[in-house]
Amino acid sequence: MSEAGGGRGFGSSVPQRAPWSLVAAAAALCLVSATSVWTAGASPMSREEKQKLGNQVLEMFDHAYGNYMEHAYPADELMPLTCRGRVRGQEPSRGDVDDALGKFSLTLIDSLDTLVVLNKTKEFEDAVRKVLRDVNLDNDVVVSVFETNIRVLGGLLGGHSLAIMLKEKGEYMQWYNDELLQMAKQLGYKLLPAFNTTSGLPYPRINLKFGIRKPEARTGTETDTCTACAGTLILEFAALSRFTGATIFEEYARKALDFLWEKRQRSSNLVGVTINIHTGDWVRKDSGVGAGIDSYYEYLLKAYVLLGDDSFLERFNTHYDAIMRYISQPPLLLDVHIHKPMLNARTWMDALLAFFPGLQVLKGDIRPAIETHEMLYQVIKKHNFLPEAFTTDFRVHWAQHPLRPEFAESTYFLYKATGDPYYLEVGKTLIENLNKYARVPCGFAAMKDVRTGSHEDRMDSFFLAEMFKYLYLLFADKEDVIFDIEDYIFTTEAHLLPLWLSTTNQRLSKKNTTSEYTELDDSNFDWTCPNTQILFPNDPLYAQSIREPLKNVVDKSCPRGIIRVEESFRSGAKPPLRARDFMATNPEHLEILKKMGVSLIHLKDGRVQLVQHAIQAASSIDAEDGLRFMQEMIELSSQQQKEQQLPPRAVQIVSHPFFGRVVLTAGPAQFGLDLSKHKETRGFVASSKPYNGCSELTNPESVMGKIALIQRGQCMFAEKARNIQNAGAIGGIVIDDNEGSSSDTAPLFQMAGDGKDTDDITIPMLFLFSKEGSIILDAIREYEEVEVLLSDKAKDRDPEMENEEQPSSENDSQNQSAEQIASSSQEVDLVDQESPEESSLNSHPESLSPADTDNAAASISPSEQNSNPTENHETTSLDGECTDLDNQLQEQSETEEDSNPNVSWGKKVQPIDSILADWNEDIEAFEMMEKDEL
Ligand code: DMJ
Repeated sequence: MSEAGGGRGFGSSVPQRAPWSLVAAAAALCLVSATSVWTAGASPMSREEKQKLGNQVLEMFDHAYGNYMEHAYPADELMPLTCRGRVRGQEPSRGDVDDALGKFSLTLIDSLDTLVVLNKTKEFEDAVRKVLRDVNLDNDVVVSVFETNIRVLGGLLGGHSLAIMLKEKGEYMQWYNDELLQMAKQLGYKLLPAFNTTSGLPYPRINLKFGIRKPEARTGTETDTCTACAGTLILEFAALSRFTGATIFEEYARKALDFLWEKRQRSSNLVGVTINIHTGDWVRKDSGVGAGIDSYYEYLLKAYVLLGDDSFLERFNTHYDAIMRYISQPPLLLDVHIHKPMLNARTWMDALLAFFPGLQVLKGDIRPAIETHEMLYQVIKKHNFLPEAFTTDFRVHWAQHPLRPEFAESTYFLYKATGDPYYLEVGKTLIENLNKYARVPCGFAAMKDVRTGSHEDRMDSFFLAEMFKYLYLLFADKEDVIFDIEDYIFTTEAHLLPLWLSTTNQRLSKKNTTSEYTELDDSNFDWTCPNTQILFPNDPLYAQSIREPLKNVVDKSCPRGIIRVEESFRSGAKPPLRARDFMATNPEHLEILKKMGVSLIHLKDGRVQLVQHAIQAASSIDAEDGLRFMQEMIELSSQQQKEQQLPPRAVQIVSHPFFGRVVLTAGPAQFGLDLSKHKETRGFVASSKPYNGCSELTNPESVMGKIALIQRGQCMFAEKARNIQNAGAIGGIVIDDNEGSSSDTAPLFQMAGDGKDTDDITIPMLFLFSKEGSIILDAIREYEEVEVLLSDKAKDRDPEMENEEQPSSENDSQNQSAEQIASSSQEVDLVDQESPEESSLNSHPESLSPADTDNAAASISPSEQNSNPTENHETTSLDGECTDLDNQLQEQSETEEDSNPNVSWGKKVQPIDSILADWNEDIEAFEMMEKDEL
């Protein structure tokens, strides 16, 4: 492969190879770098600058890995805000996302081959010794089969692949005797009982010690799994079989893939998101290239590359053709229904699909890869990171970002394919953003909300397994890596498997099995990759010319509806009733509802509720239409809820010892100064008297020119605002009077006006839940003078401010500890309002919960049911500018009244002693860390 990678160009043959590996080599050729032929476009980046960026990646990796090893190991993951290990069972459960944690030092195993790629051979040798010495794979823990396969089995195999490579080179790992492979085999056998189903699709979870379906196993009752969960095994399992000669692993993974292929929707050639592992019925019939399906497609193409088995390429090409026909709406990739692929299943995209341009490069389809990548980059430029989900008009749909690597992965592959230095600049931006917004003293913290810059106390292992590899390789020249990367294929977790496995222990391979699939149109199958000459026909500006029209796709985008569906019905067929067109007063619509088995219930409060009983539908087609209608309605209603909401705001503590590191996510007000349109407000805080702010303040001298703190309750928010404004306050923070309330558990809260004209209120007002409010109140007790910044988004830390005051080292340590405590308490969970389907995206594919197919229900408010919600989306003013939705939204308000007048302030404060005790516990650790950093 290295010769092929050396510049033969796409589609050229590699005659030195045995015929079997030719197949793998041919597909892998799509990765060949075009760097050497690239001469124009974005300004080239100098070798020095590339080296500088490469070194920066190394330093960042050291910061992440070093802190994990020092403060978390042997735990599975580092909690970078509280600077300790995440041990399952010892932390509050996060649901499915915790199923990746098996008490097997996950981050260490996931980092093994990254160490070698980053030229840290000595550290790799140490890490392997630690894995062999410390890691136990026999814990009584229920883990995800998918995650354990891609991260742990893949990590061990990647480690083994590079260990034997190093051993052969003769300097490092001379003592190594396949120990990692033995562990991988042990783990492989532990996963096998999961495949004990008639379909051959694996159960989603397994107990590492007790397997499945025994009482002590506590798992094995699940009926569904996600397509990616069942279809992302073949690379690791086949590698395990071929390395060890034990064919059973490859056999099982192939069987699962065969079953999925059999179950594809035959007319659209698409697969759904979740499938019943016993019956093979599709549980969720929506289909995209992101969460729940992503790596199934990836593994079909890569299985062909690694194993040289034509059938995998046939399948991939068949699916790819369907994806490009139905899902791809360049530059967007939008989920559709497998049975009605012209119907979009949702109006938003998830961050996981950012891997797809990389896969398209591997396939050799560069144009759509460039387009989608460019669109994603513009979303990133807007929010610094890719939010977990964003709408077709590029608004944040789901604001978290757990430091996912998919976009970096695609950037790397696009650079390899085009050699366009533009992609190096993209990588540079990724590095800058990570350092600026995600870096914390003890590692890198996931973003809780990309809009406010708040953090979450998590650093997932894939950040080390993937992000650093792709970023480092992006800037590395061939000689910067101690082996030839093109001799390997990347698994979905970026673990490296050698391509020579294609010729080893190949008993199970079904080469040239096209006869099995004769019903397929063979003309769809590309058997070779496109040639660079065709890809970039004498035009060095090729990639740039594709990006150019998309330059402003995000900024200039006006909210849009989905147009394609309407187009599809111009053919004459009667369109099914769309949720957005539904009017509860239209008798024809009610008739259609009835046919679809949907009944309409008028609730006492004026809302109407829709409930579907599939068996009451007139036919199975009507039942399916009804289900789609309900899904649309649920999504529409959750989207409307979101649109009625103003985005969250940020309260950032900027005075010593916080210096902007503490960012609290705050609820906005529907009155007063709009922080998104004006400059932020900065000032010292002062408590108002009376604390509820419900009458003229008795301490105007303390509040004058400051940001007043007021307790929620006993009068309207607007009244409080007027009272503090009259006393001369420049802003106000209302702190929730419900003890223990927290943005961790409550949906974003916004303060409504009092139903009257609130134009007289000109100061900004923000709302903090009690847990976040306590952080400010405790800071006042501790430091007296506390200055905050009220804004729509946290601002960069102000270095000048840090210099203004030189804290003593003791204070400094306390400061960092305070940040840990504060940061870990300020998490916002905006997704409380979201459907379970949406909220599960964060974790991993298998956690996408199925919609209740038999009995779905959605509620809409009277104001919603008669309006056409899409009007808002599609409104474009005559001059082509987008209309100001904010103004429209502000008109929709609810009033806030006295909630809990009897709770006294004193009872609500978390004792400062206990906070300080917590802080002090961390001081020592942070002093150590500071030293290290210096
Ligand atoms: C990784 O664990 C793998 O890439 C997986 O296939 C899906 N994405 C996560 C990281 O986002």
